[in-house]
Amino acid sequence: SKAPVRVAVTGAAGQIGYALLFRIASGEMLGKDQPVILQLLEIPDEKAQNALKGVIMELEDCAFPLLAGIEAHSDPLQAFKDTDYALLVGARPRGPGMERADLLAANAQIFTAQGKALNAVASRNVKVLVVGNPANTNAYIAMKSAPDLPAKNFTAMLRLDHNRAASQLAAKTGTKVGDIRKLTVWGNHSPTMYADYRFATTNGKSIKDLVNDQVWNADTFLPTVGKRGAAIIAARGLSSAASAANAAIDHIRDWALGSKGEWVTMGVPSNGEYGIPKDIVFGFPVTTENGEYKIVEGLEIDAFSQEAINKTLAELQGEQDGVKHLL
Ligand code: NAX
Repeated sequence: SKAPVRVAVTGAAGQIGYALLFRIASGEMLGKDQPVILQLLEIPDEKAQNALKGVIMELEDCAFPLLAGIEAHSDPLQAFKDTDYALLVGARPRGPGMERADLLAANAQIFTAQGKALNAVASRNVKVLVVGNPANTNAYIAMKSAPDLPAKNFTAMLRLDHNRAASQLAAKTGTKVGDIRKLTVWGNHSPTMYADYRFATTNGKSIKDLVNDQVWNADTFLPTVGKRGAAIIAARGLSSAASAANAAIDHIRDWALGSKGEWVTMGVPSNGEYGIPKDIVFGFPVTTENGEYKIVEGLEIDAFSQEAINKTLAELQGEQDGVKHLL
């Protein structure tokens, strides 16, 4: 049987952690033949550490055959030791009266420290997924703080936006999500993201032709996907957790095991594709194979799409400018 791989998860006692860890341990992320060791990180705070102990007791009680070890940590230098995957879920939420700049600064501190720790102790091939918001900018900060690791291995989660878009399009076209191909979401994980179905098909038919309604695209579809997180908070009183964990599983599974030629959306550092400046962590269509992703290139960008991409890019550049002095 295969040797275990190490999976570090931060914010492990939080809501997303609770929806995520059991699925990783059951083999849904890396395969039903791949043993895993969970290296869990929480803040040193006693309440968080106790909550983490409770989650670990439950993981033990599942008796997952693939779970080869569980560790609880409060220091990223221990949590990230030799890790093959790092899912950075924990982040500082916006508190009452907190300005956007304060939020960026608080997270810059967390992701600088975690990037440095990954740089110091993780596997030299560690694959990093940042879920904690602002996810793209946090991934950028971690990447910049880890100069000895491949920059391309720092990614941000746009998959929830992608899955939300797929679900809306399946409903609109009366088809199944599993029949949808070639969908993507460009840009920042925020309401400015641009979900783009111009190339998408369902059962082999063009979704753009089936929908044939640019007003629906601009006035219904894009706002629905962009504001879905807020709609869930309004309905549930809590932010998306199970769907976020599910998207994290999808993101890492496809990266590690391959997308078999299909497009998926990942937030990845640009190398200048589509005019996005180098190193900006941006949602792009990618295909994945042998543990590597490749940005789908050569797609036509029409005027509407260019405007949408410019808008989400401008927001990301603003975030990046806001943390420049902290790096
Ligand atoms: P919770 O507040 O339930 O849990 C976060 C956990 O992280 C807490 O237990 C906290 O103690 C821990 N934590 C905070 N700072 C830490 C640090 N420096 N090291 C280790 N652990 C730390 O939040 P949850 O609902 O789980 O959401 C987690 C993050 O995901 C938030 O930043 C949230 O905004 C973000 N999201 C990102 C999404 C995406 O698509 N990229 C969607 C869902 C979600 O909103």
